[in-house]
Amino acid sequence: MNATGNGGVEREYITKHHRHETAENQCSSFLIKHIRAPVNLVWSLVRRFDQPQKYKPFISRCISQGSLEIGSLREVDVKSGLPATTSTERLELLDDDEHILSVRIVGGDHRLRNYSSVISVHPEVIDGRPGTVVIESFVVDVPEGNTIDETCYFVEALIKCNLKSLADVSERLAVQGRTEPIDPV
Ligand code: A8S
Repeated sequence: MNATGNGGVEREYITKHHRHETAENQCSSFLIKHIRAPVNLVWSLVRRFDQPQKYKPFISRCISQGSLEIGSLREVDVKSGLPATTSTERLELLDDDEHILSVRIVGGDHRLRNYSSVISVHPEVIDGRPGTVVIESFVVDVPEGNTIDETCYFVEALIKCNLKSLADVSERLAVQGRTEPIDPV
């Protein structure tokens, strides 16, 4: 199933944290990313609902109300070249024990209606060093004029970029941390 042969463990995480109720006009999927950095470092980036631009490559700016409480809203500006300019997003769940963040998109000038996502991060060992497996899942309405496959492909492509960037940022910090102290915030 993957390079580390941990398919069974991941299936358990997905069953436990990534169940989405999906209506007929919706699509849902998940992505998995292995990162060569400790779980606490990866989580310190993921948990910052108020600072998604720290790793998400398409976000140019984020303004948030409140801090990291459930129900907090953030307004993100998206870089040019995408079929959107802004998105309004609500914090649904932030679990620092289980390392789970859930966000729902509640507005904005884009085509993702009723988008809801869950991202969870879990420790694993990669080549004898502390590593992290990240799982991100979503559910969203299929826009009129699009197919389920097109919608899934579009969202998966964006999430793939986000997770690749999360890995790059985390791995850079992890390497620095081996010689100098890390400031995770
Ligand atoms: C996330 C996930 C997604 C963000 C999408 C899918 C988005 O920010 C971008 C383009 C769009 O068309 C929709 O976790 C929207 O950020 C990059 C503006 C919501």
